[in-house]
Amino acid sequence: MLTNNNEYLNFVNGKWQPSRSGSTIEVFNPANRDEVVGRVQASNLEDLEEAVAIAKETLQIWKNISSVDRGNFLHKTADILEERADEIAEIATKEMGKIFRDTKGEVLRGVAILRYYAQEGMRQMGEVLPSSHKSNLLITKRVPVGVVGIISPWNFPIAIPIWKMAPALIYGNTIVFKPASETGITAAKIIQAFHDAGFPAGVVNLVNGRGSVIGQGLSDHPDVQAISFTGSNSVGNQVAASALKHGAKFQLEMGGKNPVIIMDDADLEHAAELTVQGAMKQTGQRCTATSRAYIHESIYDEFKKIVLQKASLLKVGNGFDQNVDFGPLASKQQMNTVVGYIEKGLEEGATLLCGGESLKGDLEKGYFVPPTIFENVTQDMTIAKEEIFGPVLALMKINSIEEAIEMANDTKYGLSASIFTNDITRAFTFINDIETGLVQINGETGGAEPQAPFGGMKDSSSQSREQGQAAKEFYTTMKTITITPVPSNG
Ligand code: UN1
Repeated sequence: MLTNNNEYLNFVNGKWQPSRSGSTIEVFNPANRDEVVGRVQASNLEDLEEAVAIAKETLQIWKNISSVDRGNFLHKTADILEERADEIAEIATKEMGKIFRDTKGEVLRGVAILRYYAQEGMRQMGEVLPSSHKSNLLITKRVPVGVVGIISPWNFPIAIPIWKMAPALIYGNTIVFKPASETGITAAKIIQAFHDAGFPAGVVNLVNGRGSVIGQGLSDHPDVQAISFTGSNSVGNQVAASALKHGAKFQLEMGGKNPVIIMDDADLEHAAELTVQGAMKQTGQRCTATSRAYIHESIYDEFKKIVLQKASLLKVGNGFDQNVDFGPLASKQQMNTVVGYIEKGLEEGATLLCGGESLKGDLEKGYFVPPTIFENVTQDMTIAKEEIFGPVLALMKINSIEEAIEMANDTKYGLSASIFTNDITRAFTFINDIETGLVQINGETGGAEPQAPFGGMKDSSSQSREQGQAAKEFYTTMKTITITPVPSNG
């Protein structure tokens, strides 16, 4: 996996190997820009070609192993990942800055996902339908789609690849995986766990490289039958356009601009805690992060006071420090984008209540931005419209649930939304009228469970869902089989 030069290799056909390009991409620690964590391959299209060819060849072997046995490979991978949770979490924290407690939680989430899909190998893969010909047996059988391309982001470097790989594998597909290069080392550690679990060579392949080369090449490749992508809307649209050209299935999970509504009957302590956590946890680098709070005007001042007090208690710092609540932004580019949005907020007339500038002093070497909260924000301001992907929250006033829902829906995104209320009628109105794939009543906008479908409406996704039984739709295709008994002559 690793050479002397702290260089992590690609994994193709069961072997670790360098790219033919001879060049690598440096991975930096965002908590300390002087620290190079390691290097990953800057692969070229020949590397990709080899990986896709071997995944295609191995499909015949993998799909002919029973799904129960495929499940056993996933069980083994789960056990290995669990044993290595600390080691993998440590590298993920170094690569993208998320605090160690959260990266460790992410490895354990990966373990739970693997165990869920391992069991899937023993569940139903088709159904029996009534036939209009009474002696016939009419059945459906789910079969693998083929070679699956996986393009995953840096913000959940463990859970997202696993929630794509586990269902792809249990249903009999082979994989070419291209992780975000910022977290290419964590990806190598995950792949090592799959390898050590004994997967046949060629089933799982890892090709590190730039999105513009390997991500694009994977989306364009005629032998890739399905492509699962999580990341930005602009890249997602390119992936979809490329997949469409050669008739591949595609699944996109993209941005969010997730609102919370705080009604006058809400438990304000609870609502403020989950609003702050939702906005600031993981430095706001979650597509499910809370970014707009619509607050009933009668409790606005009180709620604002509690939110500001809670935000002031959050400690920002190196993810390995015990009492830190959140770490740096994942890269310089990410910090510049977030600071740019904060400046835009000020320019457009919003009032800054706390935060707002990258941190100086001891933390100057990293990409640290403190909890940042604005008020006097209007719907047409950039910070109310665009996904920021940083620890930034906008507070806005509403005076009815109808107004709140209308404002919450006034966005191109539709991933997650929450309402804080103790009134069941208001909760039902929200469930019915909010235009998001994930709906929370008195809960945080973020979070996902392996057994439940995850995904958004509107521009947040390609309308497909990941995880749970929803993954079966994407990672399988179907045969409708009619068995006609031949009439006996006697
Ligand atoms: C979560 O909120 O725990 O990239 C999951 C993201 C989402 C996953 C969020 N696809 O942030």
